[in-house]
Amino acid sequence: MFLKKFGAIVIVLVLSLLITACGSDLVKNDESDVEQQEDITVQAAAKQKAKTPEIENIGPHEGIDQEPVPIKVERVGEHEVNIEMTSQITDIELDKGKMYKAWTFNGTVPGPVIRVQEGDKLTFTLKNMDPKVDHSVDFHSVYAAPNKDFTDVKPDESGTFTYEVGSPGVYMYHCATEPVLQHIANGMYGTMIVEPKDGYPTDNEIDKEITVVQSEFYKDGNYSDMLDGEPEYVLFNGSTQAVKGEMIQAKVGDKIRINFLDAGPNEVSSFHVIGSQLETVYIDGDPRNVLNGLQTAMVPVSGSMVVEFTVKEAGIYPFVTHAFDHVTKGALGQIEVTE
Ligand SMILES: [Cu+2]
Repeated sequence: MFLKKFGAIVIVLVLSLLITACGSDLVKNDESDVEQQEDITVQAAAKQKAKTPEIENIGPHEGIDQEPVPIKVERVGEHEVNIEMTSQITDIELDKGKMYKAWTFNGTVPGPVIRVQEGDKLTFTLKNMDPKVDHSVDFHSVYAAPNKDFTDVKPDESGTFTYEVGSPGVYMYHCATEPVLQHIANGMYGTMIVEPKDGYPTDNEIDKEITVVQSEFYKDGNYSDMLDGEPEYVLFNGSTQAVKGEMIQAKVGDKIRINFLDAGPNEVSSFHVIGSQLETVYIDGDPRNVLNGLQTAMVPVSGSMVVEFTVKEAGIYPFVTHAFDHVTKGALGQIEVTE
């Protein structure tokens, strides 16, 4: 009975569409023709559905997908840097065919890597392109009064703030608008590297340097899941290896430096390279905080490590957080080492 009724509704809908598109003479079609057309329409709709990726976390942002905007970083004096960033809503691909309406800085997750130098003074502007929600930035790399310098910027407005950077290192920045948990879990974080004035003692041994951010995504941006700490994905640089495709390339004997940040918002990281050892580790990227010969580096949420390791044989070297439930949820990178 229900199916019959449902079928009739579909037929009426299809017919009205056809009338609009092609004129009224199609009304004269006999019933078998109409059924035939219904089949074709249903098949086409099913095909279309299979092609359309599933988008999670639409919330108040239905129909909004803003193109990434390049960050502006300009050195305007010996120790003065101007930075301009956007907060915006952009669809990102977490896994093959799995899209997420992310809350982002500049349209990427993680946000852009910013490089400044020890002793710099920053003039920072946030342009909030999100038409619905306030956003802000908290830089872990600076000294600031949070209630004045990390304040919310309203939709379609800009805010400008000045700061002095502190110790050298690899720092998290993130949106600090309430609820902070939701803003971070939806994608609002990135890395600022404050380069040490005198560099790292190991600088001239390094052949390759990359920055990796671990973070979690929660099914459909569900706030209860965020509160309960049940991520659907734990990812390196915002997507699974299936989306990234290419592996990081290196040569036999290369010493690789990874600036590794854990953006959370909830899960700590147990960073480990399979098939190598972490010869040198700088906690939070400060050259004064040096450790030698670690198998695994424990990185707290919002903390970082600069890890350095050598790849001695040709092959494929995965790097993971050694909490393997999180590897299964996507936290995996791969380095391909060739002769
Ligand atoms: Cu935000």
